[in-house]
Amino acid sequence: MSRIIKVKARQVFDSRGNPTVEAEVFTSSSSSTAICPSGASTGSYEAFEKRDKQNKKYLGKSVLNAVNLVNSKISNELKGYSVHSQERIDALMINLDGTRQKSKLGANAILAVSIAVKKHSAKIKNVPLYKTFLVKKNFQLPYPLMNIINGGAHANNGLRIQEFMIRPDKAKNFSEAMRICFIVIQNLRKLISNKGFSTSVGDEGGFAPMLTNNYQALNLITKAIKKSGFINGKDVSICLDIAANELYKKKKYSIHSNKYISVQKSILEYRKMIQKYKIRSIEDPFAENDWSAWNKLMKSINNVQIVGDDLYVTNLERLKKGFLNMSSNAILIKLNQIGTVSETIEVIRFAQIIGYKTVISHRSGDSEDTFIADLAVGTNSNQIKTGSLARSERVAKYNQLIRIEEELGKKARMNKIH
Ligand code: 2PG
Ligand code: MG
Repeated sequence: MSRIIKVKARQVFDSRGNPTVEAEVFTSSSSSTAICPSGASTGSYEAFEKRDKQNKKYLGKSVLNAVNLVNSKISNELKGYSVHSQERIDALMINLDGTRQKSKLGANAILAVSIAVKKHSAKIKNVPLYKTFLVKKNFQLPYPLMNIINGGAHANNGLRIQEFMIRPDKAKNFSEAMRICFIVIQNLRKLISNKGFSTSVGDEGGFAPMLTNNYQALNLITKAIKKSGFINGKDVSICLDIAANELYKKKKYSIHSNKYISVQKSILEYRKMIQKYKIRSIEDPFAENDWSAWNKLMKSINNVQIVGDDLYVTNLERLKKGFLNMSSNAILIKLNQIGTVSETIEVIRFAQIIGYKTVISHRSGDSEDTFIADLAVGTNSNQIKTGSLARSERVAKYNQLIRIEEELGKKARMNKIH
């Protein structure tokens, strides 16, 4: 019943309209599918995303080679194994690939299969997916880190910072968290439109008005929070993803304008923003190799969540290095940065042991697949970052969390922010 009889892949499209891999794992009576997401601001230590650079028919973006590898090599390798042996299956694919960054088979091929196996195991056992990860009881819902203004590589406006987010810190349950975000977003829409800017959205569903500097965005968000009847820094806090890899040149950063400033000056800028706008979380404040800058920032601030994304790339070795260097106090978790479900879980488990907050994340190119919603609950991760209340590929994850909360009923709890 639970033996894999074949794995099949197909090329489908992601939310940016780019080709991506969908894998389908078959046992004798049924099958399950999973779609691999794709990033725009990627870290150089991420697992390899295989694209057919030479295939001009899809402008070099197709994933037909990765699809073929699933249908041939991966399918042959996994045939006969139980769909419940996730770690064994992931190890088989890692060995079959044999490279450090999964460059032979492609992490997009491997991950789509890995997630499909995980989903299929839950389906066959007839248990909700979120109950098949680390946590067995006392499930906690994550706080949404909702990205409400898009900039950087996710929009074509003038904003240097990639993501301006809100987190409803005082929400007592997930549905309430969603209601708070909904109200702030509706007010923000009015404020943006009253200023004569467009309320069209960027890749992650946040507004992408043609603002020219970060402070304009922060002022609008602060106003929207106030207009909604909430206190900034208490009921709702502003959180940022700087995505500083994109703003780095020769040991300097261009956080606010084209002008590049030193690490020391950047830290002063961060401190200023933290104080003025009560910012409670900053992701990737510095570049992926600038370890000393991360440590300096950690030493000069208090009570702010510092999240490593491109810094750690969901990689255990890099997380260990960051821990020894005191680089951050939280980690962003993206499955396709590392390439298998098992390795992702291992990183989450280690992060929780060392007391780091875990933030499960979508990619800017995502799909209708809601796996990360279940992963967040099943690992009691503190937060989930999956875009705004716009674009179905983003909203789908929030809707899945609403369903999980409903199913847990009275047993549902929110995670702890602090
Ligand atoms: C990020 C992500 C997701 P991308 O930097 O955190 O928001 O963006 O998928 O483009 O790397
Ligand atoms: Mg990031």
